[in-house]
Amino acid sequence: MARPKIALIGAGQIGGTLAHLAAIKELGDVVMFDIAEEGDIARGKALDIAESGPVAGIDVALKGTNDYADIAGADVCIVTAGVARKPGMSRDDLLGINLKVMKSVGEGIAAHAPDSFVICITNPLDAMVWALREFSGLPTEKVCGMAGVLDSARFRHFLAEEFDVSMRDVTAFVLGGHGDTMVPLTRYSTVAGIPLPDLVEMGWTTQDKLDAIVQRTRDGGAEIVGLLKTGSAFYAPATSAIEMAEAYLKDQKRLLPCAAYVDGGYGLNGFYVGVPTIIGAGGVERVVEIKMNKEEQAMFDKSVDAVKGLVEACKGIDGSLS
Ligand code: A3D
Repeated sequence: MARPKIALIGAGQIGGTLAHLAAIKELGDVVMFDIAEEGDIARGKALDIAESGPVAGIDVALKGTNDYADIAGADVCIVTAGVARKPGMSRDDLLGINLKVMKSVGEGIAAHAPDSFVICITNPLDAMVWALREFSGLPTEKVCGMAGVLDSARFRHFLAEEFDVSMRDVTAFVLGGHGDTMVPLTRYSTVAGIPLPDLVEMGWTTQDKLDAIVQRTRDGGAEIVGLLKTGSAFYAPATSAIEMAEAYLKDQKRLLPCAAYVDGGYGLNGFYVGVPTIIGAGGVERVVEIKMNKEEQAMFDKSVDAVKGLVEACKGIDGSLS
């Protein structure tokens, strides 16, 4: 059986890390696409990783390209094309530039890999995944965005540090839009099944410390941008998207939070936002609707409103988007 084919649209910081991870995990052959003018980074990175193959013991092919025809027949496309944040920029500042990029990427995928499972990472995430779906015309269950896995991973990391337990035993839920209004759900976050509010009662932490961790999670992207100064996070975002790609390629039926098309649940009709989903061979096979209390619902609604504002802004910029 032929190896799966993974197309990476954008070969920058995240794209390069995605290629390395996909190769090391032998998820499939990798094609890196980029239009960078200052250097042939797609070919350069693909060759560099391929040359690590004999030492790493990996049998996958890597190719760099600036021709969409090379992504033909891809099983998965992971989109990072666009620009990333610099200090002082919000994710929303990227809207106008990255919307144009989504148009060319959406058309490229529609023409050459219309049967692929598409994972968008480009910011502002929720609006860009919506636009990418519109421009590509692919089925909604085959186009989703990576944000929840990353935001939840950050939350899990901070919680594991606070409790001095293995990160593997910490599960966490972060829903809503990928932005300052994201909704870390403490009631649904646990250490091996023990919910965070119970851990506060048990004296493992205080409510104040937990509130600070929630805020640090919301600011997680900005914290990295502030440290790097020249770009935004890439190791954890790439690792998170690879988890989603693997769930699809291996039909794992993982329950992962991602920016998915919600039509009916959560009081939404045809809208992309971060929700728990089941990812398997069918793409986003199911949106899982969880019960929220009043406070959580209010946070979620606020987050949805923020995403709605960005989608409306996209429509204002590109008249072809309805
Ligand atoms: P960067 O290293 O700048 O890579 C982006 C690449 O896209 C560059 O190599 C560009 O040449 C390329 N590119 C630009 N336009 C096109 C085009 N039309 N077609 C093909 N390639 C193009 O950025 P990065 O890898 O650090 O980040 C990529 C995106 O991910 C940015 O928009 C970030 O804001 C976003 N991001 C999202 C998250 C989420 O959790 C959702 C986290 C971190 C970064």
